[in-house]
Amino acid sequence: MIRFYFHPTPNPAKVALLLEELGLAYEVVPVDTSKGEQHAPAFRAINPNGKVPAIVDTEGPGGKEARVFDSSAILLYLGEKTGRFVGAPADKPELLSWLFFIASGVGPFSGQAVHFQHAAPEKLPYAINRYRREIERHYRVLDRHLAGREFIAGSAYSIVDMSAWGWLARAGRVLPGEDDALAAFPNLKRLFETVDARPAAARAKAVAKDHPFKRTTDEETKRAMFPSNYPEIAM
Ligand SMILES: N[C@@H](CCC(=O)N[C@@H](CS)C(=O)NCC(=O)O)C(=O)O
Repeated sequence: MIRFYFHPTPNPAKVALLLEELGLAYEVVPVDTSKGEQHAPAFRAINPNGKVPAIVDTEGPGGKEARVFDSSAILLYLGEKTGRFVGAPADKPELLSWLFFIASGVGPFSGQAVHFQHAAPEKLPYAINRYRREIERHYRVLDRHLAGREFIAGSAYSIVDMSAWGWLARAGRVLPGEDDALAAFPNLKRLFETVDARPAAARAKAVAKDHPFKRTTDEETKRAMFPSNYPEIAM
C-alpha cells in the first residue's frame, strides 16, 4: 500500500498520474499547504523539505516501510519498483537527462514565474521577465527535441512525459496573457494533449476532488507558503 501525501498542485499531479497509470492501491492523505499542514512535525518526518508530494510505501525495500519525497524521486522509485514506464535500458540516458531537465528547469522556473506574476506583493518587471523568458526557453528546448518524436525519451510513453504534463497543465498561469500559452510550441502542445487525453489523466485530476482544500490566500496562507517574507519565522 502506498500512502500518497497530496495537494492539487503540479508536482503531486505527476505522481497521481503515475499511480493511476500503474493501478496501484494507494491512500490519499491531503496536505493543505494553504493552511500550513506541510510544516506539521508528522509530515516533516516524511518530507523534511515540507513540500508535497511525498509517499510512504508500506512495502518498501526488504519489505520495510520507506518514505520517498520529491516528485521526480517518486516517479523513478515507483517506475523502477514496478518496471513500468521507465523505458528500455537503452533509453535510460535520455530518460534521466530529461527527467532532471524538468526537475531542475521547467519545474522551478514555472514555480517562480507563477509566484512573481500571481503571488508576489510587488510586480517586479525584472523577475517577471527573467522567469517568463526562462520558461519560454525551456519550452523551446523541449519543443525542438520533440520534433519528429512522439514521446520525450525513447519510443514509448514514460515517467518523463508524466513529469512534463504536471507543469504543462498550468502553462496558462505560467505564461498568462497568451490565448494559448502552448501555441508557440506545437510539439510540446501535442505531447501535452496526448498525455492529458489518457483516462489515467482524468482520474489523476479527480484525486481528492471532494476534499475541502482551502482556496483563499490570507495571512495564514502567506506565512505558510512564503516564510522567507517573514524574518521572525524560523525556516
Ligand atoms: N522539487 C519538489 C517541489 C515540490 C513543491 O514545490 N511542491 C509544492 C506544490 S507543487 C508545495 O508543496 N508547495 C507548498 C510550499 O511551498 O509550502 C518536487 O518536485 O516534488
